[in-house]
This record gives sequence, structure tokens and C-alpha cells, in this order.
Amino acid sequence: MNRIFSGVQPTGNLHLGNYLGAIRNWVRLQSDYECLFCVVDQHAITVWQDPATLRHAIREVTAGLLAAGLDPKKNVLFNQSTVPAHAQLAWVCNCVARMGWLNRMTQFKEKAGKNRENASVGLFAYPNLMAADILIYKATHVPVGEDQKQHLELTRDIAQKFNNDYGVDFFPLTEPLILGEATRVMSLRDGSKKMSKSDESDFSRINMTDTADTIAQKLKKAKTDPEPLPETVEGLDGRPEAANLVGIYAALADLTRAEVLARVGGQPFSAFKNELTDLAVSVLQPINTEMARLMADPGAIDAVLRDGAERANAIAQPILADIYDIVGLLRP
Ligand code: AQP
Repeated sequence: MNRIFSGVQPTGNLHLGNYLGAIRNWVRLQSDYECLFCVVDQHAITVWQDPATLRHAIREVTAGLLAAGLDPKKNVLFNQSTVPAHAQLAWVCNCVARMGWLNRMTQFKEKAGKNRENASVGLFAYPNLMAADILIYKATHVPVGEDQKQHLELTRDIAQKFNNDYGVDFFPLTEPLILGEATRVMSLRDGSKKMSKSDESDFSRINMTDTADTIAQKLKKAKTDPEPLPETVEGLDGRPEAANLVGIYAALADLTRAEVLARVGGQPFSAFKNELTDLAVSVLQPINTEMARLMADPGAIDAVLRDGAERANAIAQPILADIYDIVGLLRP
């Protein structure tokens, strides 16, 4: 049986990278798979979060997922901290994973920066909690952006070592699903950095809550180079900002980059940016409006999360009980 798990952090505004790299694919997968989608609030606190802002962000991200088209009846939609089995399995994963494996995680190095001694232990162990998020449901597939590929490989390593250490065939070796033309959306200010919620500059990203005017302004200011757009995909080599904008256009229009360039190749960026703005607004505006409507009724959002938590706990608890039995943790 195929089962999908994926998560998103409530660390700030959802942005176009989250939407094109993950959420839109989730919406497309929901008809064909059993899916669990999680607002991973325990991951968020690996770096400092203001408590009131975090509570608001958990509801806002949930509203974003619903507004983007996730059906809470078809899928299990919940926030991570309401299913204690994630943290309980994470402890087992901490004991299975090796320090050397975690030392190789590039996201920790990027997020901790130079001041590594001062990073939280949670930030270092984050990939083990992510492995637990997936393995507690024995998920077979995880749709993610390319930035999460290394963490997925670690999840497979943990699953394999657990199976070997205990001589069982218990955890599946989960496969990543990296789909679409925008698996790594880059910052609008710097084509070598991924678009991220935690980038200090709001002009680096398009938020799902941005108005049409803000989207237009941000794309107008987006970094480009002086050449017109190339006619072929090869012509994007060595032009990261151009490649990023063409990739975004392709993903939003559901075309390949070659098809986009066949239409817009040779155009100056000014004209292309106008077209891209119209396209981005036409996709994001309805989501934005629906998010605002949903956020007006926080009680209804909480009800969706409560229902999801109940269903997620019902799947996770028997799997945790099996894991405890395999490991030898007595359940008197
Ligand atoms: N720039 C991106 N391009 C494509 N996919 C992306 N994702 C994130 N950024 C991009 C995908 O979105 C899903 C949810 O990500 P997340 O919020 O849980 O964590 P993240 O990858 O750490 O996202 P951010 O925005 O960069 O958050 P901060 O700044 O808080 O770290 C994942 O599937 C991810 O691949």
C-alpha cells in the first residue's frame, strides 16, 4: 500500500517555493494516495519562535493548505505536536542515527552558520525528528522540494539500520517524490540562494499572502541580467536569475521551460516580468482570498486540526507500540 506523508513548517509566510515545490504537488496527489499532511510545529521551535506568532502561523499555514485545495476529508491534516508518537519515535531515531550522519547534513550547516556551538541541539537533531514524522506512519513516499533530498536519504539510512539492527523487515525505505519544473525555487534577490521563509528580505520571496501590487513590485525588482531571454534551455546555463524566473513561469503555467522559451525567447526582462506578474497573480490571488476567508474563523481551522490529530494518532499509536515491542521497551 502506498502512503504519503509530507510536512511544512509554520516558521513564517508560506511562499511560492513552498507552493510550487511542495503544496501544489500534494493537492495533485491527494486523489491517488492515502495522504497525511502535517504542519510541523515542533520543527519550527528548533530556532526561537515568539509563542503568539507561532500559534498564529500554525493556523495560517493550515489555512494556506486548505486554500490551495487540500481536502481535509480526503487527507489527514494535523499539526505535529498533537501526535506525541512523532517525538517518541524521534528518540528511538536519535539512538539509531550516527553522529557522523548528522554531521554531514548541509541544511544544519547553512542554518547554524558560523556560530555552530550556539545552535540548538534540536536544530542538529531535526533530521531525526523528520525521519520519525515519516516512519511513524510507515510512509512509502514523501513529496518534497529538492532541498529535502538529503534528509530523506537519512530517513532511509535510519530505517535500514533499524531493520538490520533488530533483524526485522519493519520500516519501508521511503522514496522522495520530487515533482515539477520548480523543485528548487530560488531567491528573487540572489539566484544562488533558495527562496526561504527565514530570508531577512521580504523582496527575496513571493508570499502566498501577497497582494497583486506587492507581487508586481517584487517581480519588477527581481534581480536579472542585461541580456534578453534566451531561445533555448541551454541558453539559461550560467544565468541563475533568468533560469529561476523561467522555471517559476513554467511551473505556474504547467509548461516545460522549453515551451516557455519557445514563446518568450528574445523578449527583454521588462516584458517577461509583466507576463509573469499576471500569471502569478492569477494563480495566487484566489488562494490568498480563500486564506483570508478561512482565517476569519480560527475555530473552524482548529476543528480541522483536531479531527486530523485524532485520525493521525489512530494510525501512529499501534505502529509505535510495535516499535517499542521490537526494541524491547516494556509496556506493562
Ligand atoms: N525554495 C524552495 N523551492 C522548492 N521547494 C521548497 N520548499 C521549501 N522551500 C522551497 C519545500 O516546501 C516544503 C516545506 O518546507 P518547510 O517550510 O518545511 O521547510 P524549509 O525547506 O526549511 O522551507 P523554508 O521556506 O526555507 O523555511 P525556513 O526559512 O524556515 O527554513 C518542503 O517540501 C520543501 O522542500
